[in-house]
Amino acid sequence: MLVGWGGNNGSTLTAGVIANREGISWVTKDGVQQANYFGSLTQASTCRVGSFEGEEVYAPFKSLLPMVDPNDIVFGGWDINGANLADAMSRAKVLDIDLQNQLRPSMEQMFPLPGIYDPDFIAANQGERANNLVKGTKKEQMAKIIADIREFKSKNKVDRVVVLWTANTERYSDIVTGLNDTKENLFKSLEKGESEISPSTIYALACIHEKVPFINGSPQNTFVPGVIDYAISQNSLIGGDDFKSGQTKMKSVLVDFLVGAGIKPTSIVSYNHLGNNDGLNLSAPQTFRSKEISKSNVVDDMVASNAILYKPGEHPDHVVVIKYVPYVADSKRAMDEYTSEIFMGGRNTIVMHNTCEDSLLAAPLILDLVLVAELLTRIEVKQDNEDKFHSFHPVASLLSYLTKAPLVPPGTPVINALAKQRAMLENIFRACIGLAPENNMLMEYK
Ligand code: NAI
Ligand code: DG6
Repeated sequence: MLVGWGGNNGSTLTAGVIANREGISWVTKDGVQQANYFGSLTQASTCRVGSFEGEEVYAPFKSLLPMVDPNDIVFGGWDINGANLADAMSRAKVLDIDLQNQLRPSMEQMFPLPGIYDPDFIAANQGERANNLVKGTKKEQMAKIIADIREFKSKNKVDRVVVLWTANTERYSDIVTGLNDTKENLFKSLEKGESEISPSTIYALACIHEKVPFINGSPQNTFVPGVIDYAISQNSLIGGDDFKSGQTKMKSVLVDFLVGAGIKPTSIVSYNHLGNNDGLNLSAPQTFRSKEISKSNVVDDMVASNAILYKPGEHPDHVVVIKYVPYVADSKRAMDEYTSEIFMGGRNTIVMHNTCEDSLLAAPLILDLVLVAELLTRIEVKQDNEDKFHSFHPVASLLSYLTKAPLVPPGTPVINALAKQRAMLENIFRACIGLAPENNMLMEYK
């Protein structure tokens, strides 16, 4: 169930999964295109499982462990705009028209449930979209989301529900002692209808109540301390924040490479312009600030890893700019300039320009987040000194590869470097089937 189902990401993912399931192909100016899952770690990448007679042997990532097949997913969700999913897909202007025409009959039967709208948390420019709303107090809104999840589950006869926020970026909530700092205080505040409880926090509380995994694909601090406290007490999986789809993914590769090569990045300037509804919402200062925070802290671990290059507290200049340009719609432009100090006082400047439909980057990540989160709820571990197996910590740091600002259990290091994040996930998958962690030593050839 997607919160923001009728948005660009929600409609693109729904269309993509149906197209793959039905084996749809469509005509483009370059020829016939088949549906695929390119960009999905679970569906389109492989892992080395060994070597044989001098050749490395790779297996599909999805084949390592029994994961849900995307064909078995039933989509549902909420949106503050009532458009059916076919109209939402057409509004998004992401997919080729021949594909849209083929998908329309199945998607026009799909309608989002009413969403929780609070104009204080998203940009004022979203007001026109808000025509499909949950009514009542904040406590009643939480009860309605719980009822929606239960009804969806029983009506569709699904084994599991996973909820993922791909709705508009909200502003940050203030963290206030007595208001949202503990589970008890958060529930007291809900009872009183405190204005500082955001819609995303209400969805998260409903999911935790139902022990349904909840993933936040946007940058805001949905997971205020009281929510984390509640998730831990219920042992209900939460993960986030903010999909790591393009510019940040490159950053978490490039800066890792530079710092790892003994080169010192001193200035990183990241500019974006886009013209979709996400860009419109981010044109307000408060929502932009949420995105600026999540895009800005992504090199901290790499910088901190090299005390030869950086003095304590030293950090590259890091600037993030986002501008709304309607004409380019979902085709986001990301331009990055990395300046580094090299050997003997030299300077090196790398410039990157990336053009790509943002939703085509995000949709496969949403699929991965949902599939991996569901799988994680079925893995149990124990140390030698423990009697019983137990689940992973409910704050799912294993989803880090897919998120810009990984949510981790209190006291856990935050890893942003992409290769380390992938290795963590891959090695845990390998451990589950008795394979040693991949160490790349290739000792068998030494
Ligand atoms: P969008 O604006 O097209 O879709 C968001 C949808 O959420 C809209 O249909 C809106 O009506 C709905 N909505 C807003 N508040 C809601 C609420 N409280 N309850 C239910 N529905 C609500 O945006 P898009 O492009 O789909 O992006 C979604 C989110 O994903 C944004 O926050 C964006 O920042 C984030 N994101 C997107 C990435 C990408 O590559 N596309 C990458 C990283 C994050
Ligand atoms: C402005 O950059 C729009 C944002 O929603 C981004 O497209 C999104 O956060 C993706 O960011 P990144 O850095 O992973 O490409």
